[in-house]
Amino acid sequence: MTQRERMLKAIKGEMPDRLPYFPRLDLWYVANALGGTLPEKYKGKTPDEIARAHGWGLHKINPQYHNVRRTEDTLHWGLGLLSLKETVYKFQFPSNVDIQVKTKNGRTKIVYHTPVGSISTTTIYTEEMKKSGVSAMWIEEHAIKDKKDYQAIGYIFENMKIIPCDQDFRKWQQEVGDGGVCFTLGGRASSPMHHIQKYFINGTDFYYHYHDYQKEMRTLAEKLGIFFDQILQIIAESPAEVVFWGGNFDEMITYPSFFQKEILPWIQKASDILGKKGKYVSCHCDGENQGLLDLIRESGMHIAEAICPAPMTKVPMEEYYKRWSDKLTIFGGIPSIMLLSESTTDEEFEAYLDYFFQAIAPGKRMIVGIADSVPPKGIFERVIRIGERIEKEGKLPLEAGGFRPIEWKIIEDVSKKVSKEIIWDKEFQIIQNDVLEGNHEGIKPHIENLLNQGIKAEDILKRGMISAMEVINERFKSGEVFIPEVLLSARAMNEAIKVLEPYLAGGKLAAKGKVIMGTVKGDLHDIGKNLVLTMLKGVGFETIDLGIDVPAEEFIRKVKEEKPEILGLSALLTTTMPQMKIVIETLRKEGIRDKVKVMVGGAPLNEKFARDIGADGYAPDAAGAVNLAKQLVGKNQ
Ligand code: B12
Repeated sequence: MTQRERMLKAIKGEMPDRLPYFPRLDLWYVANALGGTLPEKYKGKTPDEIARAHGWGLHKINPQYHNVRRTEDTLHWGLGLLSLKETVYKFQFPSNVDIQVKTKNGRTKIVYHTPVGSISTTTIYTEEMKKSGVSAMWIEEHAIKDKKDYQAIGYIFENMKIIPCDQDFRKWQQEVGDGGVCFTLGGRASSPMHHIQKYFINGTDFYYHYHDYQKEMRTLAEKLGIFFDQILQIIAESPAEVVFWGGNFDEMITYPSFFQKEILPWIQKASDILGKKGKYVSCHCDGENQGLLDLIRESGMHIAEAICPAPMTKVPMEEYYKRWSDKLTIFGGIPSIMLLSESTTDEEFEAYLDYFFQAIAPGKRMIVGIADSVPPKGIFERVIRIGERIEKEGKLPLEAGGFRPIEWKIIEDVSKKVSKEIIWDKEFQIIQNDVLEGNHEGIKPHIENLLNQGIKAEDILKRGMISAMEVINERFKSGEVFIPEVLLSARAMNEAIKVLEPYLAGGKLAAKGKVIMGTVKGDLHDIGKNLVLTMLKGVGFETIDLGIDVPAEEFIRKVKEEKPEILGLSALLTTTMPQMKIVIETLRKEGIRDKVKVMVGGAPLNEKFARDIGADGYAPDAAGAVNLAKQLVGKNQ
């Protein structure tokens, strides 16, 4: 059976002869080829040649953004517009939109002048990013910065022409042949609202806009819907068998109610329309899926790709297989940290594979892959070893044998957890409610009212505001509320503090302590860090945000300048975690290690790592970060 036949059988829910194995090699390959660290035997070979030589399927799922036909293919990334060999369409801007492009050192600024206003975007994609295994561009400046930008961007999408164009896609299919299945790219977002979230607005501001500018957003989503509909029609008539229909879901970012309302209906629509044409819909599900398990199952998608199970996320592989495999095909299953010597020993790696073969028995609807990809420093012998074991033990149907789950943090039932209720304080109930509801406008006159009645500012702050923020903190921890509620409550807090501050003793908020925080060098993830900062600010810390991609020297400079009680470091990539150690060592070398407490966080970290690098504390989430920060400054109130 060819690799292609194996994959198609798994997608259709039939039994191939053995487990299909399609490891994603591109990030590993590009990073090592550019860094001159490609193993000798692979030098001069392409990733496809390497995969074919080992008898693996060719991973033709994610577009090769680092290797496009021409610059224009990804030029309009800031608007989420891509025209690649992997897409079966191209687009044409309305003729009355004037576009000005400036590019310098991997940074591209584009201004779009439309008859109803101008918008601009800046994207970055440097050689350094490629070397560190980044395959996609980073949006530094988002198109929508405030309410007035909605109209211009809406105008572009409403008047955009989408034209079928599949010559290059057909050529690519021929080149890949029996080696695999070429996924066409629908878009990197799964619905119009998801597109707005991923491309148009900064990750954190999105939630404020979603709350404040509902009408504008809804209108824009409708205009984008026209664009999405056209793409669906073109794909339906194209030679593609499978479509990459967006993804990067995460139970925090695309929290369950948002996913259900804004994303799921479009996955259903795509699956219906394309399903009728005998095509399949695949979504990139590489994030934390615990709270989304049932919704993804019900979404109608045919393939959940880049599934990254425990221990890298909360959901164990057997849970995925049990919950989904009667309905959709799971692609992935080997979390990338299994390939890294820092996180996984050879013995642990083999034990994971023993477990894995049993967790996915009998192996139907399963395509094995590294999720989301082989990391730049991944041990390549392990990629080979997985292939060897599949060849030996992956004949289908697999036998479950004496299955014993590995002791991961077992999946928790979010719905059953209830955190502490608010204790209403009669005098301050209205303020408590404003904070809980995120009423950032209404809270100001309410505070003025209380001040006019002669109530002490310190009491309003402590009994009214902070007591409510602590409840939000707890509810976030227990999964009762999600990012938007936290951000909106924190915003109400901050607005209220502005009114309160002149009345506080000394005319200034007596901060719990000063915290400086940033995402370490090489790492561009900032949603979690922003949330931690917002929450800290909300409970009374003074916060300074150093942003993303912050080198050790910058952290040190700022610590010397600002003399904070706490330095917070965030990292989401296994490749950037070592940066944290460098920062701590530099603090030591500069003789200021004992002047500041260092707390670290980010999805791939744990308590042990924090101890090993000499940090003062680690917290798994924003609520934990607040408690940790209080402990570190010795103020538990
Ligand atoms: C959204 C996302 C992106 C977005 C980031 C948008 C943004 N503005 O941040 C985009 C699409 C740009 C992106 C890019 C990439 N990503 Co990414 N991404 C994710 C995803 C799906 C969610 C991350 C997130 O924001 N979660 C929600 C927030 C709220 O949670 P959080 O960040 O964990 O933060 C919480 C805690 O960790 C903690 N915390 C965080 N910081 C701190 C700091 C302190 C001091 C404390 C105490 C606590 C704390 O509190 C937070 C709030 O509760 C994860 C999947 C995952 N499981 O994490 C992958 C993931 C992190 N990405 C990954 C990869 C591989 C990449 C890319 C290399 C992909 C590529 N092909 O180019 C690039 C790298 C770019 C770069 N150089 O950084 C991998 C990393 C693998 C690894 N372990 O190394 C992951 C795990 C996906 C996967 N399954 O493989 N990504």
